[in-house]
Amino acid sequence: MKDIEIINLIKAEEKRQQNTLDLIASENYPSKAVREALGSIFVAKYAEGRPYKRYYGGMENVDKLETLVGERALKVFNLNSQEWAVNVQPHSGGVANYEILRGLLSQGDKILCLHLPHGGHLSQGSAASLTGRDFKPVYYYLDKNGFLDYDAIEKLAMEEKPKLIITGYTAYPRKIDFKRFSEIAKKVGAYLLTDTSHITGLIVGGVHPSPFPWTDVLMTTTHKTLRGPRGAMIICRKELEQKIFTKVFPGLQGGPHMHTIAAIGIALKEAMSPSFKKYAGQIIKNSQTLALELKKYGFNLISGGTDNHLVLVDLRNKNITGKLAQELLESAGIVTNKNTIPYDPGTPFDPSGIRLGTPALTTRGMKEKEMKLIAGWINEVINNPKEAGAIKKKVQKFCKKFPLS
Ligand code: DSN
Repeated sequence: MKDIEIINLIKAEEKRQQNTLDLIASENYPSKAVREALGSIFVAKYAEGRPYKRYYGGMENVDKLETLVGERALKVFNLNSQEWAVNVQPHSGGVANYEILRGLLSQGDKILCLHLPHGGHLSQGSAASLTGRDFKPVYYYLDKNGFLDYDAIEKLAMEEKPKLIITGYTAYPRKIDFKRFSEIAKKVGAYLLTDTSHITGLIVGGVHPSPFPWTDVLMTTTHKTLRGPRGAMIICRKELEQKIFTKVFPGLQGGPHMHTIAAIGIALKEAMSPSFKKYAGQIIKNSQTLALELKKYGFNLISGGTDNHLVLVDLRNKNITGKLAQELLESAGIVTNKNTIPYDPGTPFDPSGIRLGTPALTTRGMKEKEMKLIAGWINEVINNPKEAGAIKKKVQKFCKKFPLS
């Protein structure tokens, strides 16, 4: 049966993606090989349990697959299996963070995490998430310049004595000092959970410091800078394996998505190639160029710039809110997301910032030259909304030069 309604929606989405500039910092275009694995016959297989310890029959291939992908996950971070354990089954990052917290803590235990409007994630102790309801979150904040204030975090940790500290964020444009976080966690006897979802591709590409050996647990989604399928994985110290992984299965999940695991394996192999290192470096060159150009046009950036894949723009001097800026830019074919900024006077639905990221455009082959052009269009649209239609035409023409593979 040909499902024309769905086929048409897929075609429309292909066209939308081809004809627009994706500056959403958490999005990326996985390779054809990754997408083919997602549509592979592994989708038909149930595999509850762990490799070689399953509940159903027919496991000869999935056991080999999950073992291989786990080995690649350790290898990409230069870890050995004597000290570190890996689980590639988590369905998504938010769930994986909850699984980790439920594994390591008792309900009501205190956790120290970055406040959501300052760049933390919902699943890192936000009041709206079970991670904030089942545990007692205490928040740390960025300083007035938009940087992590390690001394203030240490002081707060000493006062509050959390059982677990979370680092790794969704809207923080600067490098993270994982060693310092580890020292703080050790000082107060807390576990350190590092959520590298946004920056995993940068870490394995060698352009951001690694959280190993500093962290006790790493959680990462697999579809952002790592450029894999939508999914997640957890790596933890061997001695924490039982506590955490039993919360993945049977705690919160049933059968793993073996087709996704196959696709994660392919993305991990791609990430170990020399071309991926080049890609990771280009992501940063592109975001730094974008940041510099926007500054020339008078945009204020949180922390004044970027060390990674994203730029957080404070729009307050531009007389436009984040929501309106997102809508306006989208009408010009430039896709972004509205975002809170530290100490935001606005609301999460209508915050004062927009977040821009370069991983997807870099995958399309764009470089510094293209970033300059895009910064110019962003400036034109924000300053002169009537130009949006004309710029949309330019964007569409420009996008043809960078086809999606
Ligand atoms: N939605 C992701 C992001 O955009 O950062 C986080 O889950």
